[in-house]
Amino acid sequence: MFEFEIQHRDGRARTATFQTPRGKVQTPVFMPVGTQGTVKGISPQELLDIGSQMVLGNTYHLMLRPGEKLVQAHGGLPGFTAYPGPFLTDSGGFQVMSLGHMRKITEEGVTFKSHIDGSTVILTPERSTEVQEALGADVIMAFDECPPYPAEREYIRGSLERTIRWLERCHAVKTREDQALFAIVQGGVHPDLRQLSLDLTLSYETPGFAIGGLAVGESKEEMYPAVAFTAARLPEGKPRYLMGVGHPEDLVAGIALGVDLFDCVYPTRTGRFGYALTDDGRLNMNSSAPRTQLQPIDGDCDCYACRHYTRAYLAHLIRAEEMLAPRMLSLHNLRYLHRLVERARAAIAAGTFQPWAQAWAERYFRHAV
Ligand code: PRF
Ligand code: ZN
Repeated sequence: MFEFEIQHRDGRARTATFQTPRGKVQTPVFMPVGTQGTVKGISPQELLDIGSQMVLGNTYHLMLRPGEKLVQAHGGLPGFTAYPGPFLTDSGGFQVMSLGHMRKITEEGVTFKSHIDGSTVILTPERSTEVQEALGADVIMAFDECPPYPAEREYIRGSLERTIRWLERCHAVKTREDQALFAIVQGGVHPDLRQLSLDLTLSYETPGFAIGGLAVGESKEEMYPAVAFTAARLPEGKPRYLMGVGHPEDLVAGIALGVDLFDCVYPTRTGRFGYALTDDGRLNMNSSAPRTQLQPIDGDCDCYACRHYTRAYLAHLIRAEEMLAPRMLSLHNLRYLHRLVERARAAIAAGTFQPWAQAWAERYFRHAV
């Protein structure tokens, strides 16, 4: 279980098969986010049809509502959601800090007020692991702290050291052999702090490692070197997961740097706002041009929306505030990212990743808004 078998290498990029209890995942992979136990607006069958391989769930949201016991009573997330494939759950710390109210971090964990009913809740490494065992994902994440950006160096250091003690506590209480616990490397954009986090984290020999603490407001000029530094120092033979990253250009850049797994709400969120991802950049379907265009969003895309609908029809649905519009744009955007990683995998296998990535970026940024 959790075998990670590399098939092709091209520079630092690689393709691999990641074996999980609920099936094989071909990497590099983009994982749609199903925060509330649903990828917003998209059915499990649609996810399978567009080539989703692994779906993300959130400890924070599901423990507060409906409670992990109810999910467990359905046999975990696959039974609850009817998505039959592999799942990954995030540990909750990141979501508490971005969504919770009146939160307080101590050595014990994070105390916060629930956004559902205002009650005081404490999330600890032990509680996060217990909830993630009940949710039953194939991959569970260590309980960590992702400091805000910007943060003081000394704060980041103290925080990453505490994150290691929290990793130890997750490790100690974990009971299920059929779940892989991934550790998360922190350290902000500072190479020496990333190195310290790596030194402390790598001794745990978890089945995979995440690169956390990035894409939190820093520039790409700061983010990419931090990804490069961390990815290059993670074990070659285990999956590397760049958390919360999912803009098309960041997937291409991350793959070039040796990242295998990505997740982000971007494709579904930007779709709900009326934006469609294409090789020619992000198309604003709220603008006037698409209203009379009789071509699909993307002539190269094989998603349901692109096979059946014109831009003009979808722009009409948006203006009429019909719920098919956000559904179809989310579906298309997810398919776009799945096709993007499929094309990256093919280029890596062919040994043409670098020229492919450069040609993709030139076209994408020639038009992007
Ligand atoms: N930690 C966890 N989840 C995350 C992050 C992190 O640092 C990020 C950072 N972009 C997104 N999601 N546990
Ligand atoms: Zn499409």
